[in-house]
Amino acid sequence: MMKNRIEGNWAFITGATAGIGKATAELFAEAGCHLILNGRRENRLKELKRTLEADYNINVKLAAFDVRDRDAAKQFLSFLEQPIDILVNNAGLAKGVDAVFDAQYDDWDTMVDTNIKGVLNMTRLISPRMKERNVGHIINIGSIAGHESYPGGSVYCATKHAVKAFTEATKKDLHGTNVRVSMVSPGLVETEFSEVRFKGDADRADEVYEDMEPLVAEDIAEIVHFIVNRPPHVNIMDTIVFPVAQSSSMMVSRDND
Ligand code: NDP
Ligand code: 8X3
Repeated sequence: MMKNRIEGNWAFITGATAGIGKATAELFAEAGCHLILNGRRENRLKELKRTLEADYNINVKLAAFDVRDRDAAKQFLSFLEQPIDILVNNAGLAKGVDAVFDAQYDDWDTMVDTNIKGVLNMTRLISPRMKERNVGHIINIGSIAGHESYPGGSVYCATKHAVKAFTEATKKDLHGTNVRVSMVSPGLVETEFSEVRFKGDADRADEVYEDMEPLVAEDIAEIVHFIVNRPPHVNIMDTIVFPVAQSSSMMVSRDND
């Protein structure tokens, strides 16, 4: 029976309005962990707070801001009094599958600013508090795209390679403290990710998961929960997680193959 080590902790989860972030919030709530939930869609955050506080004996605070907006993040944290035990840097997205020679500049800016600078902003603002208390855990959601690169994924892959480098360097900067730093690197997870990547084209998004069984958000949430729930001396650095039907970014076995 796994010991519950996060009951009564406070976790800050970015991108909690959907997918992996939302599933992680639900699992943490079930474990009795208080939550600070971030995302831009405030109505979804309010609804999540309502259901989680009704279902579990926890407190939920809302942090409805864009992780790209450093001033908004700074302002929110300046008013936040309770310590943060766990930071899950999950907010992120892909935009488009265009080759480098005809990709949209706006798509690149959105990915770089969210996937890299969002993680930088939140880590820069929250890690000093963890270092000062000499306790805490930062978990970054990377991707298989941070370990390999595929055509049409140039900038998305570059941002996730950056998350990998940043995670490793953050661990080294915090060397000698009890603050833990980890990363989870999933392959195909069926969330709103592909709908966002294909800018609302649901048919193209569905094709990504057609005739194969992808991971679901709960699969990744369980891994995040496992990582944070290790004894305090255990620091898992990274976990690469594929659905069984996937063996690399480009190798996906379909039922009709
Ligand atoms: P979803 O699209 O389902 O969820 C993304 C979340 O990020 C939403 O809650 C969204 O909230 C939030 N978000 C996006 N931009 C911002 C922003 N600027 N500020 C604050 N929140 C933001 O996708 P996933 O759950 O799949 O993605 C979560 C993470 O997992 C991402 O980092 C992604 O790169 C990574 N990942 C996903 C994989 C997949 O196959 N699905 C595989 C590997 C990694 P809102 O729009 O309300 O702001
Ligand atoms: C999302 C998974 O394969 O589209 O990070 O890069 S993939």
